[in-house]
Amino acid sequence: MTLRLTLTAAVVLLMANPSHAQFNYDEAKVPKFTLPDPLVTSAGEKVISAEQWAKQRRPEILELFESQVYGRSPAAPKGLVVKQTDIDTKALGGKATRKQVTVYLTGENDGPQMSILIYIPNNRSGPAPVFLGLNFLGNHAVHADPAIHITKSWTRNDPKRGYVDNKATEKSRGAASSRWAVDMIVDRGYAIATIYYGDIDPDFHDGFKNGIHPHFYVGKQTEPKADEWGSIAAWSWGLSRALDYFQQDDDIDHKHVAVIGHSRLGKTSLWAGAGDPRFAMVISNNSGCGGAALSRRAFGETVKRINTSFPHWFCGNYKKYNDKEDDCPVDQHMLIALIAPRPVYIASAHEDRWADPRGEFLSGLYADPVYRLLGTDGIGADKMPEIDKPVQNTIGYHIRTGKHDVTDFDWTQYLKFADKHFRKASR
Ligand code: GTR
Repeated sequence: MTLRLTLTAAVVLLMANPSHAQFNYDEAKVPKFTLPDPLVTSAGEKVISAEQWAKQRRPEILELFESQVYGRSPAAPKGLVVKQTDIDTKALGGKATRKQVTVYLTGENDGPQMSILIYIPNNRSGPAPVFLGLNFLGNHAVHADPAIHITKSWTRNDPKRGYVDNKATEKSRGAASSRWAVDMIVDRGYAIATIYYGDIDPDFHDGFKNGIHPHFYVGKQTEPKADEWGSIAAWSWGLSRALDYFQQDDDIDHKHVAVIGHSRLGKTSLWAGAGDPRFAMVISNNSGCGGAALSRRAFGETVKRINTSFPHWFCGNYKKYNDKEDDCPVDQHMLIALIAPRPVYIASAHEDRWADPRGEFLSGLYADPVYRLLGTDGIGADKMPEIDKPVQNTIGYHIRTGKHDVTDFDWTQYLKFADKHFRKASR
């Protein structure tokens, strides 16, 4: 009976996306592997102090992720150019201030730009801590508020939801609102800021001709080198530019920014938080392969599959590890370790087997020794918690009922996690 039910569930899940059916979903078929130890240097030396981690091992791991996985990104442009295009101090029925701010990504006011939508709670005693995340469908899709500017950037077509001729239309307002608990966040005293990821780099492979990349080519360069940024790194770089802006907005507490993302944008929030220590908290929602999930498990989506379906996401060098995960000098637990000792939350969904929930949990577990070396309580669990039973220490984790998505259950946990870590700070 139990077996029959399990098999039925597995078939239903695979039918949800038939192209995923040929991949491994059998725990017994996960290959045997040895993970690189985050606390042993490339020269084989054991890391025994926080200082040795900060000065030697962390930079070593960061450089490996830059050169082998996501690609190196350029430095921030000199002098941030921003333009506030909207302010309403009585937004969301009077409880929030809405701002829309254009950030010019090359520091020139005729260059590429991204628009940040921000809701700041009016009921607050000082600058507001903020959740910052990229969105998939345009800022206007996160809430039905008619004053949000409709993105003018390229979008994927989806006529049913109001995306036609690669442009967003009025019909698409609020199309993603179930994933953005804007009112709940504001009611709890947090600001929420979001940017359409397509403002930074449209999400299709065109050999890096559009988006931000060409603006940083040197000389006759026509595409990034094998160790230079792919799209995930570019999106992450855009998140850091939003943080640059927060540093000059007195309504935002830029020392308490939680960077959040779902799926490919969860991979992006992890890389943003790993590379930019100004992010005080990092949240990965169902980030899967190339995000929180351990690549060596090859459970669900694999390195080869992701590099084939999405050749623009990672750097050229990452393709060396197609079907050769063991050859990669890093695995994704080391990405989590790069965030230490800052709080990180990894969230999985039970039906999201493509993203390998167990592999996502194990990354947190295997990053735990680094978190402990740095004086925190780490993950505080030695096995995967039950469904819908979050564990929240300096590393947070949950696997919730349901599919690949961002739900109010997820946001409820993130708000609790932020209260725990941000409110205890002297604010
Ligand atoms: C899938 C991809 C995943 C995940 C997802 C998403 O097609 O295989 O890695 O990123 O897209 O971003 O929704």
